Amino acid sequence: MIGRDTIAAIATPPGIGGIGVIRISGTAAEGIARRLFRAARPLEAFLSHHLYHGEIVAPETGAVLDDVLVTLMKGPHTYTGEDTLEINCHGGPMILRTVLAEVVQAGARPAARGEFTKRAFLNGRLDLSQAEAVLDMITAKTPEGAAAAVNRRMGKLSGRIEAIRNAVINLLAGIEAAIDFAEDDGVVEATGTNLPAFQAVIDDLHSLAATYRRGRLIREGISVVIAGRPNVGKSSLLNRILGEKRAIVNPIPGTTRDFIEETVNIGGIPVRLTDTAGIHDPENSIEKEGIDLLWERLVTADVVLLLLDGSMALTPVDREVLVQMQARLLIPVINKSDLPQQLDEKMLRDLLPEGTPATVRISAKYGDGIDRLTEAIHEMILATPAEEMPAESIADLRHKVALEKAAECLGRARKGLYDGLPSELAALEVREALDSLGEITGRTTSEEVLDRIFANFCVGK
Ligand SMILES: Nc1nc2c(ncn2[C@@H]2O[C@H](COP(=O)(O)OP(=O)(O)O)[C@@H](O)[C@H]2O)c(=O)[nH]1
Ligand SMILES: [Mg+2]
Repeated sequence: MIGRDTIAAIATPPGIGGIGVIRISGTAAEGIARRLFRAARPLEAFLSHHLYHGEIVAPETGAVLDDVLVTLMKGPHTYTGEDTLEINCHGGPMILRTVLAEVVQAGARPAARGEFTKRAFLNGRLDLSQAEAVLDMITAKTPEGAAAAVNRRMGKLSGRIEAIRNAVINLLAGIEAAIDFAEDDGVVEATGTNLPAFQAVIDDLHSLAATYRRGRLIREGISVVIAGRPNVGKSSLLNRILGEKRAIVNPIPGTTRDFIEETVNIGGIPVRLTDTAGIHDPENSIEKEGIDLLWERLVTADVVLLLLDGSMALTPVDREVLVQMQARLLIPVINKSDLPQQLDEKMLRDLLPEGTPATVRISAKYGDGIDRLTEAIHEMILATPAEEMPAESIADLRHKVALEKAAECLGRARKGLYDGLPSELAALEVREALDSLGEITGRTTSEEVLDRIFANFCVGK
């Protein structure tokens, strides 16, 4: 696109790596390549999308800064839609910074966060939901999260939105035709036939909005905290779920002092699993502080695994913990199922609030019941048993709000038509629904929202 300046950034992460890539986008890209790059073999002109070997040379001093591979890609068939230069340097922070400084000297300016992707959006290479998916791909925490983001990036969601948008445009055309008809003939109601079509679109919007819950969980994950008295097997359980020895397991109560946090993939959802110090009556101020911190964790957890030792009867501390836990989403877990059982499960159930999910019996030491436990976590998070994720899904609250708003507008339009209100009012509502859908793909998104979205990206993306 004409009129935009040329931007440059290091596109690879900070630190030492095999290679580091500097990316340049804008009209000055080719000029910068000509100025800084000395090809290993004589080169008349850059062929677009070809890789060339050579050196980056500082024009003022003639010093060779790095031995590189460069690619010049002429717009519009590039990520940003603009002429793009990529310099593959050696992945050292000093080399990259020095080369970037020369690139800036030669006519580029340092890019802002997400500016490459923003240009891709502004130049029509991606719609807004696809641009957002790029960030989701980079930050995905599970293979399922990455796959959902790739689907959105490939335009699956955009296609679905576009189809809904077309259906809404048809509804609007129907209303407008009826308005013209009424003006010509003085007949008022001619739109009643459209009502089922309204409902079909509204249902479609709701079903897409309903993918948000799972989509968001897959993208952002949840936190699960393992809590219970000292020595019930919390650290053993963390290790068992992780499949590695992460936390120290010891028969001496109070071995775990700090929070130990690890992420595991449970049915595609990244779960931050926290092992905690045991809950007990504090004997000094340090212990009290520790217990206070623990309760803070429990309050913010999405799910608490309340671990009990099945080889012992419920203790007063267990009971106290149970009472304090009442408001939490908790799964009662009875550990040490391999030992003779002493815990009275009926008494335990009586202490738990109604609606608490079934108690899961496990042996953290030998691995029994762990699959059932991870299933219980999965079910609890989703509130429904795991279902297949449709290819078109949303994971962004912004998208959910826009879909619901569109559905509400259509609902009001439908009701207005049904009640015999003037068709012009329904037409207004339907137009608003279109605007709302346009916010997802970026047709009608404000500059402010755009800035906020791209500010979440890293520099160089
Ligand atoms: N028999 C048996 N012992 C267990 C089981 N889980 C943990 N233990 C033992 O209980 C003790 C305390 O375990 P640990 O994980 O450190 O408990 P924490 O204090 O709750 O973190 C250790 O000696 C473990 O080997 C289990 O399922 N069966
Ligand atoms: Mg422990």
